[in-house]
Amino acid sequence: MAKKYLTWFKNYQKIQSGNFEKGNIEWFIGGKLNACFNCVDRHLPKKANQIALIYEQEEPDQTEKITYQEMKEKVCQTANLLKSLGVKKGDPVAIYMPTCPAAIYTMLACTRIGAIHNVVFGGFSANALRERLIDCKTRIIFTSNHSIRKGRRIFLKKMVDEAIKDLDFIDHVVVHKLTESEEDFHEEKDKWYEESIAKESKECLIEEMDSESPLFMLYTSGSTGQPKGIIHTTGGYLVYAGMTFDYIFDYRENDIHCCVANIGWITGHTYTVYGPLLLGATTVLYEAVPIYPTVERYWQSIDKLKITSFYTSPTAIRLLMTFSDQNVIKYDLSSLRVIGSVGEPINPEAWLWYYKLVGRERCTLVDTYWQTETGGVVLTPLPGVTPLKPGSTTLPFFGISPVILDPSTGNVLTENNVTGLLAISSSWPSIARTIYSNHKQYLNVYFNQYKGFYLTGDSAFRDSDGYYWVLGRIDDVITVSGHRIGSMEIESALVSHSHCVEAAVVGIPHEIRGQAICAFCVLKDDPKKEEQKKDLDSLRISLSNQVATQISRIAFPDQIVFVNALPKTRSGKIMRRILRSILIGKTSQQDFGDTSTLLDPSVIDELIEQVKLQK
Ligand code: 6R9
Repeated sequence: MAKKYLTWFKNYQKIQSGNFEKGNIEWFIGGKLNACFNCVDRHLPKKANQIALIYEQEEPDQTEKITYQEMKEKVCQTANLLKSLGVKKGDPVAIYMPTCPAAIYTMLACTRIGAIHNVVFGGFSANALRERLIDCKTRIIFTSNHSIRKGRRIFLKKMVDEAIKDLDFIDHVVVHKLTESEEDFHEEKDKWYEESIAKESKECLIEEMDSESPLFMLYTSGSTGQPKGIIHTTGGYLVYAGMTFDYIFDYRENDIHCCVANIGWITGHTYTVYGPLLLGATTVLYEAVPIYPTVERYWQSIDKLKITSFYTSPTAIRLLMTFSDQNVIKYDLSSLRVIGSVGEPINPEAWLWYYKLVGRERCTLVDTYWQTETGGVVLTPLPGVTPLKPGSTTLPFFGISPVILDPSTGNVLTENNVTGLLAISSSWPSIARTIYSNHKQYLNVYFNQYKGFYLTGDSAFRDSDGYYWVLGRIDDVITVSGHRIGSMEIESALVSHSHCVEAAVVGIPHEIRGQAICAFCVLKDDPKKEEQKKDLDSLRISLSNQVATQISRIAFPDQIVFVNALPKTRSGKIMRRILRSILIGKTSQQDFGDTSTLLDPSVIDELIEQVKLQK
């Protein structure tokens, strides 16, 4: 497969080495290759004039098409710009841009010269960006003057200025002009992207990289307050990206693939950029929300662009289901062959709606389970091969050996009809190799808890046919609209507010977004005082805004409950599962499981009362 999907400058000598105990996984050892060459240059002899990128912007008439030849020239110019700004092999480069061609050119330009791209989701706040820049000490950041969401501008460049205030290691900010506007330009550091690349050559030498050289880093939430910089390497990640894209989306020449995920997430990396471009496909860059300007936006694009594979999230499906079926039925969706779902469990009702209304009971619906850390899909049906079951991610992809572990003993549950921790028992090419500058944390989070296994952090059920049903996170990670957010990241934003001394955040089921964020806050003053009641509402708004500015609007709490104390163990750990049970209406002792380690069991009654009162 490595030879089928990639062109190597030098063959690898060994396929695989290392183990989970040591966390020293390597694949295709000794091989030399370049990601940009594999995604761009090698296609040119046959496909120079084929469309590589279709840039579908918010307004339905804003579509731009870019050929492989045009992409190659822009990528080379960007790579030469990087070099002229002093970027070298192994240097990190931050990209804080919307999903647009310039962002893709920058990602590929980094890989062409061996720099490591670090895409930061454009919906993150200045503060969240700053935290990530400090962690990886990047000298250079690419941004856009604006991004656009539902017709409104989001001032990305302003956020960058705020994020890098007093960060003396940032030397350059390269600003792509998404819209005409020249405000906030600082001559010492800032450069306009378009003007700068226009001066550069359209040819740029390719750096030969080791198979195990880092390809990119991407921050993701975990169960600590600090996001983790996940590192993927070149050979293994690319083999797996190309191969999974080919099999799971049943790729055929002239296909038009559309993954609507933003490039700030792993799904955008693997199935908007790398997977499709490795295969020389046409990939749609979708910079639009599903309900703007109308709720027909997705179906209209599929019809207009003749999309053959379409990949979205259960949240989008659940949202679109709430509108009339006529909005879907009236479009010609006969170009579709495969429709996909990713990011969170898809409930059978949403699955059936997607399958019937969009797939017209003709397309394969691939419910694909994977993570930032797995690099590519690990559990999935294969079109034309796997009998489907609504709500199940079905079976492992080639080379993946999932196991279900008993959480208390750590034993592998070998039978079917079992529920437990979802783990993987041997390495695959695109497993993350480390957490940036914290290999110890990498070992602790994924490998040390149950020796010999990669722990996903999710629980799963395996049914009598051996099919997997992923149930959700068992750690303190919340998945809202398919976005991973750590409870502790939100908690630390809340306690940075001058009125909040302590906070605990949990996710509870939400009809459309999968999970809703609920926060319990302990205030400096007694929250129950009658006269404070009116103020509490404005305090809720101010606390929520604090979360939005510290992290992102996607982490905005749905509910804030003020309490006197949080349920804590004797060792000071917050027992979030008790809070979760109370929020979903549980009131009896048995519902709370083992509470013997609780420091003060009387807090439970107060919590139940406050949740009732503050509903
Ligand atoms: C690709 C991506 C990973 C977490 C993962 C799990 C949830 C993803 C899923 C799914 C059920 C699916 N998840 N796909 N749960 N069914 N098909 O989303 O990566 O952002 O790292 O999130 O998302 O909980 O652990 P990432």
